Amino acid sequence: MNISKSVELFNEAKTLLPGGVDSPVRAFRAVGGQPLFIERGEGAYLFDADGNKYIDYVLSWGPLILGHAHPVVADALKQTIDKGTSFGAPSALETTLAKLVIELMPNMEMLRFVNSGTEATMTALRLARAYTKRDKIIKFEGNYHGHADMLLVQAGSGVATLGLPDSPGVPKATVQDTLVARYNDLDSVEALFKEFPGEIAAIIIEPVAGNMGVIPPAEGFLEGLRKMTEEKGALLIFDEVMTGFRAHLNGAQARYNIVPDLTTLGKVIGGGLPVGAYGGKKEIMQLVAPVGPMYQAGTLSGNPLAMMAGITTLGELKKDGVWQKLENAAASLGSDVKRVAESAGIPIQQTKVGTMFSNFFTEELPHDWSTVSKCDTDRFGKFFTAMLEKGIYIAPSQFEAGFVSTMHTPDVIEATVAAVEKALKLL
Ligand code: HOZ
Repeated sequence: MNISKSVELFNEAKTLLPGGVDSPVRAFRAVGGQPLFIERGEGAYLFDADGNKYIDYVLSWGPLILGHAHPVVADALKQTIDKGTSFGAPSALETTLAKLVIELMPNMEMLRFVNSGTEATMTALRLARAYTKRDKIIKFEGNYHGHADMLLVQAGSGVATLGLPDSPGVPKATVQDTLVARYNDLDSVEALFKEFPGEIAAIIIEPVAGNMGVIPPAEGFLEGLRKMTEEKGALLIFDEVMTGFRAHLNGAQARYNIVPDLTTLGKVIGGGLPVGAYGGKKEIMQLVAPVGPMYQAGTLSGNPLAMMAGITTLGELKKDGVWQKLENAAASLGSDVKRVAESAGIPIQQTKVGTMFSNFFTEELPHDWSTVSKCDTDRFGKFFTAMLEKGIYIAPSQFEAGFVSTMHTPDVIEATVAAVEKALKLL
């Protein structure tokens, strides 16, 4: 495979951007080799600068649930752009998208749009602290909620991929109120509530962890958190930046039937443009300025292009049969990969919730960070390289999720499974 243009572009980028990238995992450091520079995407496919074509299971790390350059989204964006790209003033598009989001996730009685998942989670925590008048928060090992200082503690995603337990530059004072519990372990949460009675403002959780690979919640875990937070007067925040419209059409909160106090969203609601949102119970959201005193603002918040991409994406997604098609694609990929892995004698542990999935190279089904971290990352790296050479683009880290889109039709899945079969034979 010729990737000489990508090599050239990467060398130049490295002189101008740290590591040649704008987000660390993209540099392929965990899997070795050279990142591909992407020129365009179409449906289930990516095309690199050298003209190579790949079936894409990263999908911009989740947002592109309709695939690349979906014609309905692209046409709506073309029309919107002619009317101006940003107003810094309200537009009806914000209300339209808010209505759509609330229709799909009715636990969000009110919401505010921001520009990224990081912004959404850091503001939801500010809001929880303002509402409860408490400072401490609980997060889980291996969960990732963006890169706000207070959340860069035992985080998943790129931090886990690069093996960084925390980050220099985060002041001790900023994280002194961040408590860390073990995912899927209610006792570890209870112990923190016992140690800090009346001090914990909120628990923030990925209801299906996606940033240490996909780890579903154990039975009763989310229910236990809901009960404990209610008893202790703390808020429960579901970070659905990744799971929103991916774990279920109505979010992980519908799949597991839990009503969180606050929800954060990103990725799919922006249809591939930069968007985030936080929202929840009206009583809590009324604290947000200008109605209440909790301040948060943003020049590009509610950006018309981002709103339109979200409106068209959610509009397509909720059409009859679309969600089912997505779930079927993820299910058939999962069972076919299982079959070829078994016949190759390679131990792979699979997890899947809705349209997001992981294949872990390990003997034991992982259920938290300590079991995920036992994965054979060298073997994953070899698998990744073999897949890329066969034209399949998966996330360049064992600790990230895989995604399907509506464009991952049965023939695309079949071609993928054939590549997996060949790749596993090379391990
Ligand atoms: N850590 C991000 C996904 N969980 C990766 C973002 C990116 O590199 O685009």
